[in-house]
Amino acid sequence: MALNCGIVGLPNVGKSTIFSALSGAPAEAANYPFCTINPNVGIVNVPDKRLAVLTELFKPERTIPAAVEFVDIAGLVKGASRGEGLGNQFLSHIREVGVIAQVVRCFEDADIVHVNNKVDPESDMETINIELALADLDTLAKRRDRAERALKVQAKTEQKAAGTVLAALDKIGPALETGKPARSVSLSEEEKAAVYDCHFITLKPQLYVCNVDEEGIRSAAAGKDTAHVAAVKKRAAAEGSEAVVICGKFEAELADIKELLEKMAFLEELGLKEPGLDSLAHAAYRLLGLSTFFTAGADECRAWTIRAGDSAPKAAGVIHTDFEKGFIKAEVYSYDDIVQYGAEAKIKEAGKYRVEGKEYIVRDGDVMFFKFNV
Ligand SMILES: Nc1nc2c(ncn2[C@@H]2O[C@H](COP(=O)(O)OP(=O)(O)OP(=O)(O)O)[C@@H](O)[C@H]2O)c(=O)[nH]1
Ligand SMILES: [Mg+2]
Repeated sequence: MALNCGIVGLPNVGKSTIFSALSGAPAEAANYPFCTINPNVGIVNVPDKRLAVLTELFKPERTIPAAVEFVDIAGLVKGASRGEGLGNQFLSHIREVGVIAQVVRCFEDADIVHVNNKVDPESDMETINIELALADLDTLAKRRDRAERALKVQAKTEQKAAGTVLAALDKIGPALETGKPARSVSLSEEEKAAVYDCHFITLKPQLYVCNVDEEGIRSAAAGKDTAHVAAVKKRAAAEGSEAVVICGKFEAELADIKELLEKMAFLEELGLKEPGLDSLAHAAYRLLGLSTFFTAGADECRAWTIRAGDSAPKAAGVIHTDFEKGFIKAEVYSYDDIVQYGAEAKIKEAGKYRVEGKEYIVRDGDVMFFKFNV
């Protein structure tokens, strides 16, 4: 699975605005549909309080956060799966990402064109989800043809493989036909592997991003939902997906402020503790199945990204391939240990400083030091 998050939604709902605020990368955002044609790619830092605490303790020369890639994709309209709008081009870009963030317009602003001339999150989500399901049905039909041909002419082992493909497609097809995502179907590991090459869009984890106005932000800060946000959350809950609330316009202004105190004052004015974008970066990171370990020292404190479940040598390999090849052992303690004991020496005294070997599965929040030879 690609380790990135694609931003999708109807045209002109604020995808590029949110992307720019997130990544600091310029992306053209303008008040007309299909402003974006080619996808914009940007690297987004994943905010992590733990890294700030480590920096406070180690006072390193530099601090480097974990990052995740976001891709801002062209708007999708009804009929895209049949080539409407930017149609197929758009869909191929979505096929390449690991997870999907669907931006839903929840802001009222008569000056900003809505492609259906009405702010209606429920109908917008339905439009997008149906197009994604139709695109997958198209892929499914092609794959089925291929598997059926293989059944007739190929050797026994290939026939067996084609049988597994068909069994998976028989489960996915009826779901897609009723507008349900492929991810709602329960497949065996073997079936999942068999249809991996289809890159079904609706098999990817999805989260919803409510792009709200100032009223929406104030309501969210007060723990309440506007009717539009409630509609998105209802759908998300029914699918077992997450929904985050963001005001694209406000986040864009906030991202432009470099002075931290000024930033905090701006946030406070709206009753917020942290930028809404942080929750989006965190949600994408989690849905991608990523996990963080740290290296900490006087020269550098750094958060590194691994897949949840990776072993110690794999984690070492993220730093340098030589570290993985020549891996001997890892010295490990947890972030919670350093918070509790305040210094590495104290962790050692308490007997919490561990030495782990090749089989060790790295846990989120481990602070690691690798021993290797090359
Ligand atoms: N009022 C308001 N306007 C917004 C908000 N977010 C984006 N906009 C405006 O909406 C218009 C469209 O924003 P874009 O970010 O270009 O939208 P997009 O979804 O990338 O559009 P396409 O690339 O055409 O699909 C711009 O004029 C933005 O300034 C918001 O939260 N509130
Ligand atoms: Mg755009």
